[in-house]
Amino acid sequence: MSDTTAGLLSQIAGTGRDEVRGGFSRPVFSAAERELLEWAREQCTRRGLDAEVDGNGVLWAWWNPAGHSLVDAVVTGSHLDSVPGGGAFDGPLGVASALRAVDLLRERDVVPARPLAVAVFPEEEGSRFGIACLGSRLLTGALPAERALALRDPDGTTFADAARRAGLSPDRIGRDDAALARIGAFVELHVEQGRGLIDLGAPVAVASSMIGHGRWRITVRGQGNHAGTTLLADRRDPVVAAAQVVLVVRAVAAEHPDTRATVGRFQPVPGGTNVIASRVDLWLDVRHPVDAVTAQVVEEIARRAADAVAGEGCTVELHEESSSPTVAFDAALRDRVSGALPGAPLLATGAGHDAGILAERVPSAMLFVRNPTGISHSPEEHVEDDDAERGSVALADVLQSLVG
Ligand code: HGY
Ligand code: MN
Ligand code: MN
Repeated sequence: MSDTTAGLLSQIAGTGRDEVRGGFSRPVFSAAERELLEWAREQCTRRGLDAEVDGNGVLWAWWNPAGHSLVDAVVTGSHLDSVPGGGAFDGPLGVASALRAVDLLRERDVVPARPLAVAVFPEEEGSRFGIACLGSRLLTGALPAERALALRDPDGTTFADAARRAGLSPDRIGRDDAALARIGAFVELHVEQGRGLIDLGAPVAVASSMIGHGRWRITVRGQGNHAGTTLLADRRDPVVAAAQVVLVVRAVAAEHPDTRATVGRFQPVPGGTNVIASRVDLWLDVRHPVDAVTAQVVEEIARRAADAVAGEGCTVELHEESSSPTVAFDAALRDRVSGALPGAPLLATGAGHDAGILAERVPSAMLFVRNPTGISHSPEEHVEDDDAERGSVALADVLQSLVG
């Protein structure tokens, strides 16, 4: 009898624990994330899947016992990287459930009538190089390779150098139409990152849509100086100005219903206790179901931020780092997935996922599994063992309906 979904997750429960932040920090190409990728590859190989990592660092593990040519495949999977101090389920639940679903199909003596693959996408969170779903954007061509290769992490390491150290060759990174041509349908299972399933009283939902989102880097510039010798009247303190920008973000978001705007990173430079900063870098995450509203909110933030910082004698610049439109998942595949899961509700997501990027190029669908805390991107994210198993059974039912 193979391990349960919770049993599979317990195998990686010690990898990448963050003693300072709590939870897990598994940035792409870090030792922790590489350990998880090796675990996933080994689990696939142990199941007789033909595992390989492609030029973009995506793990594909093929189950094709009938030897069909690799077209019109059904692919399922997710990611293993995390946000800083993230939970145990965001990403890994989708990978563990894909492995468990293969076990369940085997126990049901299913011989796939079309190729099936388990996939793991790198840098879904964009926590190290700043662009969410970096791996799936490279694969689809949504992000040009040369832009990705030049991205730098907070230590100044380029994606090219980090990828090279991880065994990838930069000249193999980029749009991969051959890989996309093999995919007939992509189905990603993911922990729900909100309260939808709690309120619906259901363990599993089928995704209807994924709201658009973007990320902007904001730089507030002032005058660096000495904390003890500079009188208030002589200051142009970018930290004071940037604090007002954060309040502008909240005020503008509150004026546009259903907007989610967040400043999660706020970095004074140089960052000394006795130093008035010369600049502050902060990052803005804005999301709304209507893309035009997202654009309007960001415009309004930029305008009001410029006024706010001027009062402190500072300046502000806004630079878009990434954006993704709102995605309505493929209706035919969604209905097929729902047909395999009678009673499972439809649910929209405010979170971004590789399935949303792939949806631009191949029919994609998602399943969500109940998170009783309704909290995510936090150590408090949770999935009960029974719900984790229900999720894998649901995924197996969906895969069986597609390949059986
Ligand atoms: O940011 C997101 O929504 C996703 O968790 N990457
Ligand atoms: Mn995720
Ligand atoms: Mn996430």
